[in-house]
Amino acid sequence: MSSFSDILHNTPPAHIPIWFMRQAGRVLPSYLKLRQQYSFMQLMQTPQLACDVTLLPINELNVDAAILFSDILVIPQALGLDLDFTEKGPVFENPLYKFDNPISVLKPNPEKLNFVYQAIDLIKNQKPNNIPLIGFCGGPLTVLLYMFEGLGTKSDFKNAERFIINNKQTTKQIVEIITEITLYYTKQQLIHGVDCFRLFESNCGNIPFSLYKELFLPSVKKVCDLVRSYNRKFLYFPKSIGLGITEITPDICDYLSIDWQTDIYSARKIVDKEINLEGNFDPRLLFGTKKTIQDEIKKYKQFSEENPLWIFNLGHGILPNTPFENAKLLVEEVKKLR
Ligand code: 1CP
Repeated sequence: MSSFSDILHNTPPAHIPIWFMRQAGRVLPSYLKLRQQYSFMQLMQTPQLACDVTLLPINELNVDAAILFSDILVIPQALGLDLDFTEKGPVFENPLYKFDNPISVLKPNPEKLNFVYQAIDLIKNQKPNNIPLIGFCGGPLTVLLYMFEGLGTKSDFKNAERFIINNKQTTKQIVEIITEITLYYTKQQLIHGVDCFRLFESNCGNIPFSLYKELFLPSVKKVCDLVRSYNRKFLYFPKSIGLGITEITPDICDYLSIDWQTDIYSARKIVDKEINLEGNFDPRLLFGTKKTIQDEIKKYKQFSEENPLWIFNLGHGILPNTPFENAKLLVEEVKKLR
């Protein structure tokens, strides 16, 4: 068993389990080389290529888990939106804000997601036994924001935010449609054997938490219930949720991922004790010197002793252009911590 498998069975591991959000697709020299030959869409939608990329970080970074190489935006694609990944990030040809009746644009076709399950089958066959595979989807709010705004990385999602605030009823209906296909997608990933499941609500902070709680959190709970019904752990990353973490109850998730804005010791004091934590090294620190990184890691020593089931991760995705050597150093240092 690896440290990450131990965690999934509630056993305190010998070493702190570590993996990174976006561990495959941002810093690995081998990935960047593949990208000269293939587009991101080709890599993601060709099952053998997606499988190869998923497995790259295990050897090259020595992380303890693999995360499926896909994207949260495959759901909007399966709802009929035309998606392209450009230099500037993801772009939708017909973002929902352009339509008077956005619901009429949505044409769910779950078959469009089949390539993902084919990739999972290959990964399950080809990965080392002791390395768990993390399945994932986007959170309902994050997926809706991208569908609405249709913009790339620098988007501030203003149209979408204002729509949600002013059209609660239609928002609820769109969330229902997103949730239905997300549940189907999650279930297929579970059936095909992902070892745990993570929901990326990367834009949780874009609307007031009270509104998030009312319109979106029930959908997260449904995904959690489904994952638990397959006896797998559910990890939840509500980025920029702020003090909303105090309102996350054990019926929402098994693991709460803490972002880099939140001090992890403070988070531990206020998050329900039944929920384990994941996180939260600031990805920007990976641009620091070796000594900076080593000093920052030491700050987690006491935390690791007090929280034997903690999973080490960054507080958001590894940043583009992060020095690869520093990412490797971080893994080595975390493994020495206990
Ligand atoms: O290691 C991995 O790369 C794992 C696979 C993975 C995951 C978990 C990808 C591949 N995307 C994601 C999740 C994802 N996608 C999130 C949630 C996590 C987060 O907040 O970082 C979000 C918001 C997206 C949307 C997305 N996809 C963006 C915009 C946000 C951003 O990161 O700037 C972009 C640029 C993408 C494209 C994308 N997805 C994944 C990769 C490797 C890429 C880049 C494609 C390339 O190689 O050019």
